[in-house]
Amino acid sequence: MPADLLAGLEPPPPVREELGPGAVVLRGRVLGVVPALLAAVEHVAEVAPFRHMVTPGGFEMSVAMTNCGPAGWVTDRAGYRYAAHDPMTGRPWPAMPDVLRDLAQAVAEEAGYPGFQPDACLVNRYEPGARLTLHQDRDERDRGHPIVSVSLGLPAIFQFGGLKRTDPVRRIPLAHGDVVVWGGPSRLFHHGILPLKEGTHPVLGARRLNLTLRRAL
Ligand code: MD3
Ligand code: FE
Repeated sequence: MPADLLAGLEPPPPVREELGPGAVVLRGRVLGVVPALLAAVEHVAEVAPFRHMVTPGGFEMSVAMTNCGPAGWVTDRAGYRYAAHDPMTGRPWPAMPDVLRDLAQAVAEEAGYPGFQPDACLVNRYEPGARLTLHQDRDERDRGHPIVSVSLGLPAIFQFGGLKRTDPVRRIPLAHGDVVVWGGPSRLFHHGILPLKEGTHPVLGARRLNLTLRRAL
């Protein structure tokens, strides 16, 4: 076969990419367990429905959220915090399904963070137009622990900045099945999600789900 027929042949994209100091993307890492993850989220949302929380500034978030595990991230006019109870129902957040805890521990170890024991899972639901403005995750007590994030459904463009709000921001696509583990210096980097584009995902329809597994307490 003439060699030039293969002139454009490139190696496949690496499944594992270093995004920044301590931040590792594992592309498609959870594609084999999507049904179990969706069943877990469905159960969580039956006990603790998705809702649009209000920021301290009084704005309703475009992203709908719920939580599972002993600690749940909440925001209202009083501020951001982790709370043991769902303010909507007054009940404890639903237990963290084993599949989420075990998955987070396994992928954290693959990324170089053995012994990760999450006690909070924030579930974000995006519909077209929903976005998350540039922010830092700093409500966790010990920010030495990594955060594991799992993306499902419609793709999104993730913004990844630096320690300072004014640091340059890179745009990184996150697709169905991707996992990112954020530790080390990247743990405190600014980040956000650009407004979700219209679309229909074969499994999730016109939605994106993001699960972030955290050690909050
Ligand atoms: C980088 N969620 O819930 S996941 C969040 O897709 C959040 O819903 C986004 O930012 C989402 O706080 C992004 C990726 C992510 C999560 C936590 C991080 C990136 C991070 C913490 C520190 C640095
Ligand atoms: Fe965040």
